[in-house]
Amino acid sequence: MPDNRSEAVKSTNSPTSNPTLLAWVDEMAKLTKPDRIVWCDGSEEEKQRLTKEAVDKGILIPLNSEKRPGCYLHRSDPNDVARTEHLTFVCTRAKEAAGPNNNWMDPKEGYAKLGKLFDGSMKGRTMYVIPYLMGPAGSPFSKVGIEITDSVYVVLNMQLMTRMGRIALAALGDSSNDFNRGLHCTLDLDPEKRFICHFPEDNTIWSIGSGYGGNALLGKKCLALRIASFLGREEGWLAEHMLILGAEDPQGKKHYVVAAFPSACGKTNFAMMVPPARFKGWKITTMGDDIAWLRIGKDGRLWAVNPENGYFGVAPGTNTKTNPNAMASIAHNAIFTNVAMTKDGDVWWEGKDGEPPTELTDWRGQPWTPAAKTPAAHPNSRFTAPMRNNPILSEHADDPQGVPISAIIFGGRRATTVPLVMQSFNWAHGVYLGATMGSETTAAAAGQVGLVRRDPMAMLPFCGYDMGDYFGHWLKIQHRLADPPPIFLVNWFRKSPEGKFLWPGYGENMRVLAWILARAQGTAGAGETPLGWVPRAGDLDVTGLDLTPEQVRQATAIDLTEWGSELESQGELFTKLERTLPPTIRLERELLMARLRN
Ligand code: OXD
Ligand code: MN
Repeated sequence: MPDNRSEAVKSTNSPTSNPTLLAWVDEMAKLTKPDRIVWCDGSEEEKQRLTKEAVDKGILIPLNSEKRPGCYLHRSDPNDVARTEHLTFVCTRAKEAAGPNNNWMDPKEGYAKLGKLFDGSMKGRTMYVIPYLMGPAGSPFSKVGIEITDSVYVVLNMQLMTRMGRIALAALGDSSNDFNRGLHCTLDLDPEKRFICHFPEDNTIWSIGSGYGGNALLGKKCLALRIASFLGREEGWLAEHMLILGAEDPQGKKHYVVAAFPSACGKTNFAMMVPPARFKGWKITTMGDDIAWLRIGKDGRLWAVNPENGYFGVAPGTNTKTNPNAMASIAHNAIFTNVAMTKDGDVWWEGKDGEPPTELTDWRGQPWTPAAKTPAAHPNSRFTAPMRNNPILSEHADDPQGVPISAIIFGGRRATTVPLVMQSFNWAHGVYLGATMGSETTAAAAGQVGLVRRDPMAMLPFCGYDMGDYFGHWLKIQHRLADPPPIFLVNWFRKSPEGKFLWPGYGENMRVLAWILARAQGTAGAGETPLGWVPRAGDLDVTGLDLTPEQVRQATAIDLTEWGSELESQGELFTKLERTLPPTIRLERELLMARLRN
C-alpha cells in the first residue's frame, strides 16, 4: 500500500501563505512522517489545550493549584538533564570556520547522518510547528525562527521563553525567506542518537535525541547564541551570554550594564538583585538574565536587547533571601523540570527556604527523606517562567531599541586568584580579560563539575564560529564605538584557605555594582595594579557589611604569584587558538607577563 501520509499532512490548515515556509514545513513533514501537523498560534486557548494533553499523557504533573496556580512539574529521562557539549556541532563548509572551540561536522555529513535519524522519526506522533520571535516585536534587530518538534513540553516551554505564534508569523510576513529553520525530535532519548547540529551558513538547526532545554528549545542557545553570534560577525553586532540589568540611583539617574557569567554562576540572581539596606533608594530592574544582543546605535553607544521572553533558571539555591524576585516569578504559571515535589504538591529543591521536608518525591519520582544520599532535586533542575511575572521587569523589556550600556562585566566562578572586582585599563585589555576568563564547570553541562576551564566571555559552549576570530570581532567593535563602555572582571566565588566563601554575594554584589557605575561615570577612586584598576580601602562601600576588614582585603587581594600561574595556564588556550588569535590579545598577555616579571 502506498504511504500517503505526507499527502494527508499537507492538507492541514496552515496560518501562513509564506511559500518558503510552507515548502520547508512540507519537506520536513515528508522526512519525519508525522501523523498530524499542528501549527502553534501562541494563544491562551492553545496553551490550555496542550497543557491538558501533556497532563493526560503524564508529561506534566499539575502542582498544588492554591500554592502554585498554573504550575506544572516535568521529569526528564535521567540521562537527559543537561546540555551535552560533546554532542553539539557547528557544521560549516570549511572546518576552520567553526574553529577549535567547536566540534565540527561537514554539513553534507551532518544532514545525511541526522537525516537518517529524522527519517520517519515522527511516525505516530504530532509534528508541532512553532513560529517564534527572538527580540521585541517591531524591532529591526529581532529574528524569526520556526521550530518543528514532536515535543509538547518544548512547545509549552517555547511559549514561555519566546514571543511565539501569530506575532512571529506577522513579523516574518508572506514573502520573506529570512527565518531560522529548526528541526527537533526527541526520538527515543538515546544518547547514542543525540546530536545538536548547527548549520550557520543555512540559518538551520537540527537537534535530535534530547528534550533538555539548552538542546531542545532551539531559540535559546542554538539560535540566540550560536547562530546569532555567527550572524553578528557578518552583520557587525554581538550575541552574548550576558544578563542585562538597569540600576537607578537615589537621584533618579539610570544606567544599564551587561554581565557575562558561565552557566549556573548567578546571572539570574544578579539580574534580579535586591540592594541591601545601605543602598536604600537604589532600584534594580531586569532586562534579561541570560542573553544580550548588542548593537552600536546611531549615537555611537552600545545598545542591548534581550531576545528572550522568559527565564530558564537554575532552581537549587533559589530562595526568598537569595532571589525573592525569582521566587515571585515562579509563584504562578511556571514549569518546573527535575525538582522534587512535596506531599501537598508543591516544589522543593536544595537551598529552598527552610529545612528540607521530612518526606518528598525526588526528581526521579522516588520517595526521598533527608537521610537520602542523593539530592532531592537534580543539581541542574530548572524553572521556566514568563518574564512578565518578574516584579522588577524593566519598562524597556519590549523596547525595540533596547537600552544603552554603561559598563561590561565578565565573571567566572573561581575559588582563588581572581579578585572581587577589577577594571581593565582600556577596551583591548578588557577584551583580553574576558577572553582569558576561567571558571569552574557546573551541572548545567554534562561532565565533571568543579574543574577550572577557560571559558572566554562565558561563550565557550555557545560561540558559533572560531573563537580567535570572535576576539578579533570584539576588538573591531571598538572602532565604531564613540565612547566604549569600561570593562570589568568580577568574582563572587573566591574562598578562604579554609574553603569558606569570602564574599557574601547576592544583594551585597550591589556594592560592587555601585563602584562599577561610579567608575563608569568617573566618580570613584581606584588603585593601579599590574593587572588592572582595583578599589582601594575606602573606595568600595562596605558599611554595614558583616565582614572584617581582613576578609574584605582577602576578597579583593591580588597575589602576583597566583597570577603568574594563571598566565601560565592561559597558555593552553593561546596554543589552541594560535591560528586566528589576534596579535593584540597575544601582546596583552606578553605585556602582562612582562609587568609581573618587573
Ligand atoms: C542556560 C545555560 O540554560 O547556560 O542558560 O546552560
Ligand atoms: Mn545560559
